[in-house]
Formats: sequence, structure tokens, C-alpha cells
Amino acid sequence: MEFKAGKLLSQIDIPEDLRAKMQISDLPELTQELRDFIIDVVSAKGGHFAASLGVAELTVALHYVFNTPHDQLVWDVGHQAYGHKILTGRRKKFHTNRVFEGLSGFPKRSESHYDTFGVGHSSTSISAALGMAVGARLQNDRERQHIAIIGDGAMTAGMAFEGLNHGGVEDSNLLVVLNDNCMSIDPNVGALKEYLTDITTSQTYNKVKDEVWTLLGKISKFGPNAQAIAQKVENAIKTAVLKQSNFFESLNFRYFGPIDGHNVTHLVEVLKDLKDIPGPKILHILTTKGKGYSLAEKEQTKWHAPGLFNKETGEIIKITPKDPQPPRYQDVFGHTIVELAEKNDKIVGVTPAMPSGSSLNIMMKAMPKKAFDVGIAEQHAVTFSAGMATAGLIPFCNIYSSFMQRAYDQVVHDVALQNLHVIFCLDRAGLAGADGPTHHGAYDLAFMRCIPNMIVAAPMNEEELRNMMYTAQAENYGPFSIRYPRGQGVMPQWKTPFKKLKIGKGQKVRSGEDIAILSIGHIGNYALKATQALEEDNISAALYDLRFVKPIDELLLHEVFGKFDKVITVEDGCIQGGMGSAVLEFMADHGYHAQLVRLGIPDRIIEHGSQDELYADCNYDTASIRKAAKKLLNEGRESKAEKAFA
Ligand SMILES: Cc1ncc(C[n+]2csc(CCOP(=O)(O)OP(=O)(O)O)c2C)c(N)n1
Repeated sequence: MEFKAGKLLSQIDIPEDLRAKMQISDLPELTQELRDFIIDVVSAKGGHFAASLGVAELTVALHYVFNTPHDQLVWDVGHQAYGHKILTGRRKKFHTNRVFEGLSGFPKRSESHYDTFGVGHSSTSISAALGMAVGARLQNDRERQHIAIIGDGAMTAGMAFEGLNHGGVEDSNLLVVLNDNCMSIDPNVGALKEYLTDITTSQTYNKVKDEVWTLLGKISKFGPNAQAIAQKVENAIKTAVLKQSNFFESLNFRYFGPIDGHNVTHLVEVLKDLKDIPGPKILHILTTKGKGYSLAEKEQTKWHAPGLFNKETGEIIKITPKDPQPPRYQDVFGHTIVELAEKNDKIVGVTPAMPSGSSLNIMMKAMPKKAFDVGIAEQHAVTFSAGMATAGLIPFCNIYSSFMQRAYDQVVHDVALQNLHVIFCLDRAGLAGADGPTHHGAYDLAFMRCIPNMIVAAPMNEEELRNMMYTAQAENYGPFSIRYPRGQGVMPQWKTPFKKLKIGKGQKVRSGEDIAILSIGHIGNYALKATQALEEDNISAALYDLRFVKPIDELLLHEVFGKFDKVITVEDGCIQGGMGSAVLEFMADHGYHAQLVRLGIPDRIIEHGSQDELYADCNYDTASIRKAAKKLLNEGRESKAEKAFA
């Protein structure tokens, strides 16, 4: 199904059309059409919403002023780049956004040469654009422009500061556009946010800026030397009047703004001016997340990625099944941490900018002093938790599995080396679905299990998650990692009484005679269904839920290898180095000989799609587990038959 574009937008297939066919006076209408198109498609197909609406003017202005793709735009995170995709040759395919085998929800180099850098994780844009700018400089290209577009949320991450710190001393064509909407997914937090508000609202500052701009406008008519003079004049005025220098200026970035990011013609004028100013510079624009769709402007967190909705009424479309539904794992985490913290006053919660995504917002509401949103700062979140652990607190540090990749050194160096009692709750572990490869939590089982002192656990259902959280805080076990997937569990009645689990003990879920299936985590429910389906094939399959990958349940494994010579391992994680590898290591270490098939995420990049589509694509959905068991048993039968005839 193709969506209809407005009369201006439909004339634009690539940005060259925009530059050739549109007058500056057409741009407001074009921007409106771009917004309408985003609203049409996202309401019907889902995806990120409010962020792209907020940068509609900026997107049009950037492609109008700069010679893209030669001039390079680097979108930070990339969830706001829908307008960019639509203007850069992908309008007709945009309805396939985030769908299996369709367009990616984020900029991606292999998808388009307008996507200069693959993104999904935040705060990489300044470093990447700086690298491109230095690359151009070293090839003696002084004309090419490099523009990082970064939100105030993404600006809170250490990496953004690392990029600024370096960018300020490289003589390169780098423009950072700071899209300040006061929002991350949830309201933005921290001192930088307050600083940005201060410079936005300070009347003295803005008056000076206006004067400097006027002056610049006049002086620039007098040729290149005048720019240097203008800079001196601007600095002199600033230093004199503002007394304290601007934060970005102090890092050698020329700072411009704040300006209204919803005035497209003014944006065009400003960007044209900035194009002629060499060196590192920052343009601070003010926008409203969700601009142009009033409900989204009012409830920006809800409309960050609302799912399908009726665009006329704003009603979010939810299919409500008749039967009670199991909760999402994240909500089990959110409610359980509050329950535990009510009984144990040492417990604190930490999230790097994902209060709603992790459901730590439940604790932030119930006990605001005990729950911390630290900004998009995974590394800090881990070391901050480590620090609190040294003070006798018990931090539950909740980080999406894929974002935890950023904080690996902190996990090793600050937590594990000192054997500190920090409990990591890794949400979105396993294949995360439509967000795709940047967001899949593929590696945590492998990267956590090789760290000394670390306990590595994964619940098969809600009750196990509660009991793992309960167990992890009940005693000081040192670092403890619990991973669970995106989405719902399996137990509508999930609020069961807490039970302390034995560390490193798995459980037999189902007995069987022909083959053993070993699983870890929620994917065990798929394995359970496979064992039931295998009955129809006259195959009796046992199922073991390992619960812990480290320490691994050796008694259980002795039982398995003592009884079965055909074993399948199933995990929603990378095959290399994960649970299956741990089982193989055990088998080799103890001299067992069995045919063992490992199912999990293969050694390739897994694209986006629904979780079930991806499980099938990676051969560990229910049907694939069943098939693998049949194949393994048949191979055994065939080889016995071959031997008999030999
Ligand atoms: C490393 C990392 N941590 C967390 C996220 C999740 N995340 C996606 S968008 C976003 C908020 C970004 O805020 P901002 O940069 O201000 O952009 P806005 O959505 O406000 O336009 C967050 C926290 C991420 N993508 N990457």
C-alpha cells in the first residue's frame, strides 16, 4: 500500500529535486506535507513518531541548504530521521519502515548513500561527523560540510562530550546542530539541561546574540577578513557582557542560537550563513517534540513511539484480548523492585534515560529519592551503581542488553574486579524486534559469563524473574546479572510469593526419553511447546530450564549427559560463547560424547522484523526446535541403519 504525498512532496524523490524545484517560499508548505506524510504512515504502520515531527523544518532546511549526500548529515540515534528518509529516495518504500525485509527504522549505510553513518545507539554523531570532517581535510577538501544533528538528550552522554572535546581542537568543517526540545524519551535530566534552559531564557544573553548577528550580517559583506574581525567583536562583546563564557565556546566551538527550529525560512538563512564559517561550530535550535500533532506535543513520552493509532482521534489502537494477559517483563521488574525496596531500605534503582522503557518509572514515582535517571549515560550508570554499592546500598542497575555493551569496561573494572554487589537487570535481551540490529540484545550471555565473580541468570517466566530479583538482593553475592526479553511473559497471575533460588541450580521442566532440550530464559517456553509438538512425532523430549548460565548446574548436566546422547541447547542469544557454548565446554571437560546441536542467534547481523519472524529466521522458534529435534533423531536412526548395512 502506497501512501499519497502532498503536491510539493510528491515532486521530490531526492534532495536535488528539493533544491532545484522549490523556492524558499515553498518550504513551509512542503514541511507541512512532510509532517502529514509521517503522520499518515506512522499512524498506520507504527514506529517512532514525535521526534521526526519535531525536526521536520530542520530536515527540509538541511537538505535545501547543503549539497547532500556530498555534504554529510549524521543523525544522532536516528529515530528522528524519518523525514530524511522520505526526502532521500525512500518515500515510496516508507510504508515498509521497520517491517521484516523492509526499510530500517534508523539510518543505515547499506540502505542509502544519504545515510552517512549507521545509528540506533545515541551520542555517536559528533565523533562520527568529526571523523568524516578530518577525513575530508586530510584529502584537502575544504568545501565539504559535515553536520551532526544531536538532541539535548543525546548530548548528555559522555561520548558527545568526548567528541566536542576533540572537535574543538581540530580545524575541520564540523557543524553540530543541537536540537533542544527538553526531552529525552522521558523528560531530559541533569545539569546540562538546566544550562541549556538558562542560555535559552537569559534575556541579556539573547540580546547580545542578536546584536552580534546583526553585526555579523553587516560585516560579512566586506569579505573574508571581516569574518575574523566579526569573530573578535563577537567574542569581545560576549566576554564583556556575559562575564562567564559560553560552555560550547569554551571548548572552541563557535556557538550560534538559540533560534526557533520551527521557522524553516529562518533556518535556511542561518544554515547558509554557517556554511561560510569554517571550523567547529554549534547551532542551538529550540523545537517541540511532536510538533504539529497536538496530542504528541502534550504527551511527548507517550508519543515517542506510540504504536498504531487513529490519526483523526489520536486513539491508540490496542487489541484487547478477552482473557487476562501476562504482563510485560519490564513491568514485573518495575513492580517487583518497589515491593523489594519496601522491605529492604538498601535497595536503589538506576536507569540511564529509560524510566518508561524499563518501568523504573514505577519506583521513581513511588520512592523518588531511591530511583535515579542518570541521563543517557550507561557507563556512568554502572560506575555510579558501583559507588553506591561501596556505600552499602544495593543497586538494581537496569540497562537494555544492547546499551550495556557501552558499559562493559565499567562492569569488569568497577564492579566485577571489586566484587561489588550490583544487580544488573538487562531488559530487551535477545532479539528485540522491529528496532533491529542496533537494539538486539544478542551478546550479553556471552560477554557476562566470561567475567569472574559474575552470576548470570535468565528467568523463563515472571515468577522466576521475581525470584531471581528477590534472591539477588537477599545476600551479597557480588555482581549478579539477570536478563529478560522485550514484551510479555507467560503468567497472567504473576504476583507469586517470593522464593529464594539456589544459585546455579536449574530445573527439569519435563521428563523425556529420546532427546534432551536445554534452554535458558523465556525462549524455554518455545522449547516447551516444541516438546509438546514432538509428542505428535512420537518423540519423547525432556526439557531443562537452566536458569543460570554461570555458575552452570553441573549436577543437572551430569544427569543430562548420563542419560541422553542427543542434546539441543536453545537460547535467545548469540551461539558463539553463550549458554550452548557453556554446555559444550562442560561436555568436553567431563569427557561426555553426545550429539549436540546449538540453537540461538547465528554469527551474522540479524535485521529487523517481529520477534517471532526473527526467531524463525534464526531457527529457534517452536517449529525450528521441533524440526531440529526430529533431524537429530533421524540422523541417529539413519546412522544406526547405515552401520547395520555396512
Ligand atoms: C546508548 C543509548 N541509550 C539509550 C537509548 C534509547 N534512546 C533512544 S532515543 C532516546 C532519547 C533521545 O533524546 P534526544 O537526543 O533529546 O532526542 P529526541 O527524541 O528528544 O528528539 C533514548 C534515551 C539509545 N538509543 N542509545
